[in-house]
Amino acid sequence: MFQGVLFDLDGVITDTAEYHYLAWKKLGEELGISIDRGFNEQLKGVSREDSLNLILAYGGQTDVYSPEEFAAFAKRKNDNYVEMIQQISPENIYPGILKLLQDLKKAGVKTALASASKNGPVLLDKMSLSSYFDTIVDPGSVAAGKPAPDIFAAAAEQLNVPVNACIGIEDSQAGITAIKASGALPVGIGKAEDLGSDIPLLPSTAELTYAYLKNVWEHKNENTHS
Ligand code: B16
Ligand code: MG
Repeated sequence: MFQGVLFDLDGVITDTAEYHYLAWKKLGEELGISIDRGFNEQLKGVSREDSLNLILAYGGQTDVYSPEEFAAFAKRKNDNYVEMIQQISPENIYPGILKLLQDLKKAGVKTALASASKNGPVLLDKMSLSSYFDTIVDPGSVAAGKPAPDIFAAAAEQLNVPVNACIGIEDSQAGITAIKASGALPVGIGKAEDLGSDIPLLPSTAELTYAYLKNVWEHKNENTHS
């Protein structure tokens, strides 16, 4: 049976993926780059700096700005995002997540936060979820961000369990790629058109139960299903 669950945050534990999107969209408007939901799928799970590089490339503005201007844009996006998340409370936890965390704790399965977000610890505090996590990976401590496997490998290491005895839960393309590369078993929250049809997928966290994870683990060597 699996020994650890490695959680993404934005878009898995709560709806902050939407706020990241709105904050990037606003910055994009200021730069004359229009960001739609389709393009935003490429930004999910990707670090602040890497996201800004992708946006500038998308708008044909690579190498247009100085490092100072780049840093100012990233700060402006984050300031706007931080303003949006001030009101987050336990009421904003996605359906099923609290029960899952409680059930994992009861069962002795270890839990890690493997979020690319530097705002992760603050968000867990706001939702009163910090005590449910055995460890939180500092995204600044890993060499490469998602889609590289580093953050999921570090999460398992910090839990002191083999990464191939872990399940990783993600809502992003970059995150699913990272989980696969780490050797953990991926579970996606979202649509097959965004995340692929070769992994276990749920449309929302409402169905994400301990029983579901056990079932996925037991059948991990069979063909996956959606
Ligand atoms: P920050 P996750 C990721 O969090 C978000 O999906 C992504 O949109 C964001 O750019 C990244 O965190 C960095 O966040 O700017 O707050 O440090 O999905 O890995 O939990
Ligand atoms: Mg996410």
